[in-house]
Amino acid sequence: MQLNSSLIKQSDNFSVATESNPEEPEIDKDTEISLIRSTLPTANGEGVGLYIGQRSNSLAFQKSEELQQTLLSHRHERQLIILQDFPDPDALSSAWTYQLIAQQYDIKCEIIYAGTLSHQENIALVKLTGLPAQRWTTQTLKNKDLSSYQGFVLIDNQGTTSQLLTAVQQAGIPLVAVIDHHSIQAELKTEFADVRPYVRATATIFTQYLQSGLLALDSSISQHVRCATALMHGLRSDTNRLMQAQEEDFMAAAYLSRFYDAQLLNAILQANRSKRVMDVIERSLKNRIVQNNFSIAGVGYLRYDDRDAIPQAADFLVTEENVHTAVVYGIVHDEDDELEVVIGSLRTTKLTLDPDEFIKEAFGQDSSGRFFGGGRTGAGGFEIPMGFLSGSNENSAYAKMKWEVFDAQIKQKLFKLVNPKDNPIQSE
Ligand SMILES: [Mn+2]
Repeated sequence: MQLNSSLIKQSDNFSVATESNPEEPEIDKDTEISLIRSTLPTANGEGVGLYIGQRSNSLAFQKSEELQQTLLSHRHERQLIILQDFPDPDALSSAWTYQLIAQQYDIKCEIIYAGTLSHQENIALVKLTGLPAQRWTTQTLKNKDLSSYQGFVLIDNQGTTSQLLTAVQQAGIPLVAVIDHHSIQAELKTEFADVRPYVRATATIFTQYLQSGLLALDSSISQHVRCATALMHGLRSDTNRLMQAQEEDFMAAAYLSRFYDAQLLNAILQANRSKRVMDVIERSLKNRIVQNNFSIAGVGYLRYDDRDAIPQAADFLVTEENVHTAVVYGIVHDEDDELEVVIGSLRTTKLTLDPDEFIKEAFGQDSSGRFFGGGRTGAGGFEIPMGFLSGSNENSAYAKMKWEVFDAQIKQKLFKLVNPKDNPIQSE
C-alpha cells in the first residue's frame, strides 16, 4: 500500500457500502436495556408488541402520545407526505406506516417525491407491496390544487433533499410533523417533531409507534403484512442488513418479524437488474484495471435512470480476490436537458481507508470551493459536472473522444493516489 498517509484513518468506525446513508451517529451504549410494559392501549389486547428497550421506551411512548394528540387535532384533513427526491426503502416504508396510522383519524395522506426510484429494489418494493407512493414533478405541482391540503409531513428527511418543499410552503400549507433520524438540518416550524439522530432507521421509530399502539398490526390483514415487510426492508437497508443495527433496531426487527412476509421480502431483495444495469456491470468487469488492490473501471455513457448501476458495479468489483477498493464511474446523461455529469462510486472493505478523504484528495474542489466528492451522493461517491462539454453525442466520434479524455483524466487522478510512483496510464 502506498496510499498518501493523510488518507489513512486510525479509527475503525468507518463502514462500507453506506453511500446512501453517510452519517452514522454514535450512540450512547452505556444505557442498560430492560423490558418495560407499555402504558398505551393496544387494540388487539393480546399483549403482543408491548416491549421495547428502556432507553427508547419513555421517549418513544411520549412521542407516540404526542403524535396521537396531533393526529386527533387534524381529523378529517388531507395531508401530503413529502419524501426526499430519491426515496429509499426506509423513507417509503415509514411514510406508508404514517399513512395507515393517520387513516384511523380519517386523515387522507398522499406520499409524494420529485425524483425517481432508481434502484431496482426500490421499484420492486413499491410494485410488490403495492406501496402507494406517487412521483410529483415540479410540473405536477403546478397542476394541483394545493389548497385542498391542510398540512404536510416530512418523513426520513427535513426538507433539504426535496424539490417540492418550496412550492408546498409557498402555497401556505403548514408543516404538521417531522419524523426523521438525520441530525437536525434546518430550523423548521412544526407542530410535531420526532428527530432522533442516534436511531439507525426511521423505520425503527415507526415500528416503535406501532408497538406503542398507534396502530395494531393484524397478520390477517394483507396490507398490514405488506407494510410490515416494507418496514423490515427499510430497517435492514438503512442498517446495512442489520450489521450496523443497534439494540433498538433489533428490537424493532424482532417485533416486525411477527408480521412480515419473509417470502415477499425475499422477492424484493431478489429484484432482477435490468439488462442495461447488467450491461454496465459487464463493462465495469471488462474495463477494470487492478493495481495495488484497487480495482478501477470506467463504464462510458449511461442514462439517468440507470445511474444506480454505478454503485452496484462497484459493489460487485470489490468482491474480487485481492481487491479491497473499487471505483466505478461513467458519464450519466439526462436526455431532456442534455445535461451530463461524471458520476462515480467508491466501495472499500479496507477499514483504514476513508472514502470521503480519498475522493477529496483525488479530485479536489471546483472553482467555488465545493468538493466533487461527498455531498449529495455521500461518502463513497463523486459528481463532476461536464458543463460546456455536455451534449452533442449524436456525433459518435466526438462522444468517444470526450469519454476518452474524461476517462484518462479520472484514471490519472486516481492512480496518483493508488500508486504515486508509477506512470498511471495504462493502454487497454
Ligand atoms: Mn433513513
